Amino acid sequence: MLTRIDHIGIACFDLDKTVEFYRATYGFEVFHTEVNEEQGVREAMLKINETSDGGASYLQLLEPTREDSAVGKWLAKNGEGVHHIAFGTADVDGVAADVRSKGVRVLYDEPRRGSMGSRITFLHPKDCHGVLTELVTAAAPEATDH
Ligand code: MC0
Repeated sequence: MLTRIDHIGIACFDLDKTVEFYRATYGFEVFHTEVNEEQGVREAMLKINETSDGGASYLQLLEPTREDSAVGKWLAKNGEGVHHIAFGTADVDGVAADVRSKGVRVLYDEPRRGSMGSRITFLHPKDCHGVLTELVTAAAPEATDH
């Protein structure tokens, strides 16, 4: 079961400038930053609100660390903007298996490491009406070191 919007991923050329835009314009502060070398991104998570399932919803600002990464390729083609949406679930393995059984391409055989120790997988945008869609199970609170 999907229980929240976990985050909206926004691709940008300059993470620090984009963080400053969201701070100066809306007052959103950075909750967490990290580099995910596997995904080829430097990211900042801005917490928008807590959610009723004990999780939270974030904006995720993404700057590529290399041109041949997913975000680097997407930016070169499209420029800055919304790159993906992510739904939160307590059971990323179960939801991924269910979605796969419905004919949607799940990009990873096993979930991989996402922001703040989460477990993530992606659904192909061409099977989701043009939206790159991520499934996220957040790390247990005591395991989160932001
Ligand atoms: C590509 N396409 C997209 C898209 N990326 N459509 C909507 N939204 C996107 N973000 C479309 C292209 O326009 C193209 O359509 C077709 O998909 C194939 O794209 P491509 O440019 O040839 O690129 P591929 O096929 O090499 O890769 C696309 C694919 C890749 C979605 C498989 O980007 C991928 O594996 N993404 C998942 C990983 C990811 O995005 N990581 C970064 C965030 P046309 O019509 O031109 O053929 S990491 C993250 O978010 C983590 C850290 C976290 O949340 O914790």
